[in-house]
Amino acid sequence: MTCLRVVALFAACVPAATLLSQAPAPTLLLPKLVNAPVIDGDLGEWRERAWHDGVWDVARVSHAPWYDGGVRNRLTRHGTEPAADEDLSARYYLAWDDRYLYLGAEVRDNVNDTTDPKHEPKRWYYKDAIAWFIEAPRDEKSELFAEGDHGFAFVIDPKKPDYGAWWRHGAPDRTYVEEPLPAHAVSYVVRMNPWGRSAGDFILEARIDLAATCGKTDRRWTPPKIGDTYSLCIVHTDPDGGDYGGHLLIHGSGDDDRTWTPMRLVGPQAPIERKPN
Ligand SMILES: [Ca+2]
Ligand SMILES: [Ca+2]
Ligand SMILES: [Ca+2]
Ligand SMILES: [Ca+2]
Repeated sequence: MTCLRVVALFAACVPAATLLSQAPAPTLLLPKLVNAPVIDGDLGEWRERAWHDGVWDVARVSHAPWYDGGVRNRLTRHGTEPAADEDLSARYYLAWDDRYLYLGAEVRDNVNDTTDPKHEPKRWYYKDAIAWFIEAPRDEKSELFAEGDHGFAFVIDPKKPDYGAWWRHGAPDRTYVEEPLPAHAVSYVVRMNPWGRSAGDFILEARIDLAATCGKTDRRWTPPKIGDTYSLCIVHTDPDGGDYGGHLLIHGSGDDDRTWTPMRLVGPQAPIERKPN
């Protein structure tokens, strides 16, 4: 059998989704900020200089290689839900400097829901929340919140309860350590209804001190520098009055860090130029 025929036979037997999921994910480029943002719930001073790849909603996620057919990566209906893009759509922003990782989100959500009948501090994923899963630095090993893996999760409650900024991480001898982000390691603001459109809309602006988090839990960690490779998965949870509820998984498919997308630290980025007429 010729090589060409073997390849054709193989392609015919393997579903397209499998081929897609095996394609290497393009590396995201994470820009460095020259001027440190003020953490005040307004992303204006850095949003055009951050990593940002447009609006995400369930329609866009359903075309991504990591989509699981709606098993966990999904939105949920509660009788009077609006169209899916009104249920949840968001832009996410990410950047770094010598000390901090900066995280931002601008979100359209129909209902703000931070109540959980079986509340435990670590159950951010039963509330409206955004978590950035980061491995820093990335390695080739498949790990589940082992040394070097971090989940920085923010419950969308402007009152900032003591579980509002959460840290799931690994350590040299443990996995899935669950604890609040130490107050000295995080600064964040949740601003509700920023556009006067829906009480569920919000802007989240946050910064994480890398030495106080990654530096305390990973023997391989070194201060961030241009050329380092991290990896990223964003988990946005949206129960809207339900129990486990909606989940958008973006740039990865869950806790296994091998599914997270590589992200290289690069120098400052100028805003996208808009041409004159
Ligand atoms: Ca700001
Ligand atoms: Ca929603
Ligand atoms: Ca790994
Ligand atoms: Ca919601």
